Amino acid sequence: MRLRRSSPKTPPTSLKSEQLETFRDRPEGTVLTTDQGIPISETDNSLKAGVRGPTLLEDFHFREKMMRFDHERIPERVVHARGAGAHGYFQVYKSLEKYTQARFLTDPSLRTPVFVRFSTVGGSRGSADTVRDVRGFATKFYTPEGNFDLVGNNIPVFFIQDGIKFPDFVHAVKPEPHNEIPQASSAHDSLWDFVSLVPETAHMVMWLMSDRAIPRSYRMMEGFGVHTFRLVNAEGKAHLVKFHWKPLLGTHSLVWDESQKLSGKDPDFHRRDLWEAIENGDFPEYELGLQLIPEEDVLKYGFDLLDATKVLPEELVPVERVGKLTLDRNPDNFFAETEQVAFCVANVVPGIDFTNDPLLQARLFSYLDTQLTRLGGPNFAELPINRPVAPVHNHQQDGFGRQTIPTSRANYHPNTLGGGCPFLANPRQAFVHRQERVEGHKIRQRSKSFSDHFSQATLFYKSLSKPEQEHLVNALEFEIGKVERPEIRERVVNEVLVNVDFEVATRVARAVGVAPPKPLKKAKAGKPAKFTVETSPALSQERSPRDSIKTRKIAALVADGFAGKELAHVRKTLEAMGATVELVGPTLSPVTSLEGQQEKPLKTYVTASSVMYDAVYVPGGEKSVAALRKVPLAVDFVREAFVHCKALALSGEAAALLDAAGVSQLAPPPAKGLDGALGVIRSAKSETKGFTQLFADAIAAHRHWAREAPPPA
Ligand code: HDE
Repeated sequence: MRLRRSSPKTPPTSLKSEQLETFRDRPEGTVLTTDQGIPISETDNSLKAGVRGPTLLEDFHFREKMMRFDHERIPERVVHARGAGAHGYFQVYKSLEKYTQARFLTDPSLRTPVFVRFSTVGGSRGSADTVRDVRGFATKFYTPEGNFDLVGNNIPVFFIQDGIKFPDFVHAVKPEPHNEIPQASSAHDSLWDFVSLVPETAHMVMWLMSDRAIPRSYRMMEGFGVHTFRLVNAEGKAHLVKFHWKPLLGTHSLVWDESQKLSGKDPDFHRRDLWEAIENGDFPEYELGLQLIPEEDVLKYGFDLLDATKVLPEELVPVERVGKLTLDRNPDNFFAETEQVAFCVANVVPGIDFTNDPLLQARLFSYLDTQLTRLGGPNFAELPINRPVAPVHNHQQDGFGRQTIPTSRANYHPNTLGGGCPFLANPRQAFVHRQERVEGHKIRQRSKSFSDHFSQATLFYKSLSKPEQEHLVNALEFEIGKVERPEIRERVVNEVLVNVDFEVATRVARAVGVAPPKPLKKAKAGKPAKFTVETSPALSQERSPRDSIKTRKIAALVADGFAGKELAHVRKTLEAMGATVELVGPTLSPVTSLEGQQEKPLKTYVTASSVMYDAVYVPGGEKSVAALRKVPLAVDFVREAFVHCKALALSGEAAALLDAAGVSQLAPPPAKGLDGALGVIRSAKSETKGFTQLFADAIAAHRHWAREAPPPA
């Protein structure tokens, strides 16, 4: 495997911001000291009164070491506790000055350093990566005008419309309070109870049940700002905007059975995938996309753009790709960077502003507030990972954990003692809240423009491909099937699903043992809006680019006697296309090829499993294949790759493994010498020309869902 610290040819371009540099410690060759800098020569024995006597209180080194250890943990994030981060940079393609004055969006020569943290939402810090959940996609841009945080998710809508319901929703989805079960799963009574009583959750629940909630990789998922924001140009002219991240590797998912197995076999699957890609120099890239909407069009599309449970279909307002984010450096220290980073939706720079979306408004408070407990006081912005690269001058004072040392006597404004410093900025360069006329009664009420909860849930379902729809229904059957109380299962079917799609509701009702729903007399949705779409193909992942095998991981299964020349050719060809081929053998000791060459496997059938790879290849070789047939774990490799619809290449004798795996009846023998039907590539003999290209095409296709269809009678 090509493991190296970020490629020496391409030095990381994310600025190691200077403030991080000054806080870095432990250069090579230094001696162990206490926190006070006192040198220590022994740290394996505490100071005792006699070699078999009690430990002495005087041992300040022991006491300090233990005190620091006892207090290592800080509270985990109340949501999004489990995450992985990376440094990188953002660069805009061309100036967007027509829309915004934000420097990082108007100066194409500027490389803005960023820190990104990906996360799951419901699980604890130690939970598995591949659970069914929303993924966080939070980006801190260290711009010359201060930090801008785009704190988004991989799903473009949210469960609720008003932030006051967030504590209720999070309580319902997290483990239940009496026994703290289940961990990192929405398949339990309290979540579905909430869903059945709060119809505004319907649209997001459909996304959560879709393949989007089990991404293949953080590198292969989209990101969304979710809310409608505003961009404001130097003349004060504003546009509404929806932010998107589009991964250059396309948007791809796992399958549910695979996700569950990975949760046990490699709970760090996504974290490891991100880490290794960056170490290998395969830097993840995402384009920033904008949907720009004139302010007066806020209600034009048949729903309210201030309602975070709605998407603005790309077919109505296309996504303009305006710049690129590249992640090119792993953090040096997980805690100091990934754990201590504090994102805040209220961190905006001149040229970007909020809207009155009631979910967004609540977030403006929550992110600042939550850090007080999590990071132990109000000085978290001074932690290295949170410090802006823009200079900071103000009169904030004291508090737990103050890092900087203000030197001025003047800690108030206005002042003469400090020469009037800091001066107020020129409003043209400062952040000035956009003036907006607001008038109304104080009122606790939802706007009527937020009242349609089902049309877009239906739109989402109808826009998916058949296999994606099937996966979604299976997910509903799994999740609601886990709900213990029948009345909740029934309410989900009759109050939610039936309003989304009658056939889905009927199928789920049968699967979860409740009475079939009655057809709705009249569709609940009111008059169809003028500017709307019947389906939105952009919502399906099937449209995502499928033309590259870059960064894909392929397992090559071998035992003594494998066709070595063939393996070398296939490996070289696939690696030239950007994939990685890992040899998996019976042990880590060398295996000998047909031609007498020795190769050392990187993994074994015990340490690796099919679910950790994108594709599986078995080279020919009678002896090798005969040996593999006798190893149940090796046969499982082939069976699982088949069942999970992955590209499978079986050369010469290796085709017999389909029999051993019990799936040959699902993939009838090829009619010709070389065949790639259903993404299973078989060749009558080793080294057939075109074999590797067919395999590469099948890997690029990601998955071969036709295998999920029932076999021909
Ligand atoms: Fe968050 N959210 N959220 N959220 N959220 C937090 O902030 C909150 C929402 C999102 O990697 C918390 O620092 C409220 C939408 C991400 O550090 C907390 C509401 C979206 C992250 C919080 C929402 C998000 C958080 C927990 C409804 C997508 C992880 C720790 C009004 C646009 C950031 C923290 C990271 C984290 C509150 C809804 C995304 C408690 C009150 C919608 C990616 O402040």
